[in-house]
Amino acid sequence: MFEPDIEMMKLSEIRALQTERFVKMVKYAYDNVPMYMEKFAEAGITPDDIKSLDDVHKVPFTVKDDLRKHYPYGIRAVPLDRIVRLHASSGTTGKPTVVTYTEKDMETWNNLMARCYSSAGVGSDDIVQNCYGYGLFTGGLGFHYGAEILGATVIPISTGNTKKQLMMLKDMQSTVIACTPSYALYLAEAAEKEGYNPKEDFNLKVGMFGAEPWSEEARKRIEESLGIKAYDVFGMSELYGPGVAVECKEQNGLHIWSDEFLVETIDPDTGEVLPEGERGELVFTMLTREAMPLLRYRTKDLAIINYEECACGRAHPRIMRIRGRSDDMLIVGGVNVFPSQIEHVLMNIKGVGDQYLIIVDRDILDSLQVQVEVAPEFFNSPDYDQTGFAKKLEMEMQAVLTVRARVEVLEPGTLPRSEGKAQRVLDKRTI
Ligand code: DLL
Repeated sequence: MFEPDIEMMKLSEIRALQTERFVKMVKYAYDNVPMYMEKFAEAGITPDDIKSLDDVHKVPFTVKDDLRKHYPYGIRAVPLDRIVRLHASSGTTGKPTVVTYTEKDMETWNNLMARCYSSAGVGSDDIVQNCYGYGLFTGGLGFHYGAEILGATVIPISTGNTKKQLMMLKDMQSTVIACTPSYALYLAEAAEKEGYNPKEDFNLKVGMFGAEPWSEEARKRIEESLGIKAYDVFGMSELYGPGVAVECKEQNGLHIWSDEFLVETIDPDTGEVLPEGERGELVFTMLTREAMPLLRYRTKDLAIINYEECACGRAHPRIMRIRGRSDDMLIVGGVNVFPSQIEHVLMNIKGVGDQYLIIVDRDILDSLQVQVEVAPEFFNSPDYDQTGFAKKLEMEMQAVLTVRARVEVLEPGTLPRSEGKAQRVLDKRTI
């Protein structure tokens, strides 16, 4: 463990620390960020009304739009000369949202990342091939400095150039790969095409995957094809970046580093706090952030939080796999469909490849279309029958989704591959 004293805290100790930090943070945000002073005035409260975690529901939410409104320098509690770094997330429309860090914020973030690595068993003797994008995206530098703090060797190769990635995996004998899970699937596929045998030619042991939702089935495929243990890492730029939560050796939920983050689950429609164990939108309060404090930040990510102590000994609550975001839920003929449900069904069927694309098209009365690649071995086998396979997939999907999806089965290698976050949905209604 990187910080055993913190990582092994009992839930009661975590709660006590959270209470102390939360009360302090509310006052800090109110005193230093004009937006919070306004929000509190609107809600008719002052920091004096917030005495314990039980008062959390009195604090107004913060949403992504609040950050956009405060473009370019965001919600800032310190003068610019104390900002040592900024990152930005590319908005799909308009200006990006900018996030800022003080020196102490950087130290906190780097330590959180080092904890994540060590939770997956990565240590100073490891060689980390970091294929997350370096730049405004938090993935590259987040995974970079976390590994350095740990004393590991970092290969800052960034995204893309798949042939070079494969060459480095072999020549440098990298033991850890950090990238999006969709890129890991692509790398495994490309390795085979380029004549590598990942289990023999590479020396990989661990993968640190995140930045997009992925299924348990995708994990199995990645672990089998690369011969590694695949760990899930969660984060978002507004909350430093990657490193908010990570799986431990149990691979049964992602521990939220709760000395730094207070999490709640709310009903995304009403904003009501949900009882423990119910699936809802994750809401985070950062407990020590200096440059850009965020109180009750609505993430739109949907998940269940598990408060039971884990077999690894850590009591930091766990996010059970993120199901997707409230804003990528598709409503098809009045039925809610999560792309992750489709992935779950597809990846469980033998013969289905790693790539798929969900298309919603207004011209066909909002019906759903799914393009799926066939796995190369199956495609080349005498049992493969394109029409029959498409019918089979349609039936399996209808049983789970309760809406009909037209399935188009494609040859291996047809759909575009991604080097970063995969685009799995094409909603033509919004174009
Ligand atoms: O994706 C930070 C990150 C980089 C996390 C590398 C992990 C690894 P953003 O670009 O701001 O930040 O996107 C944040 O990505 O709200 C989730 O919807 C999604 N996301 C991130 N990690 C996971 C994960 C980075 N492990 C948004 N599982 C979040 C599911 C994830 N979704």
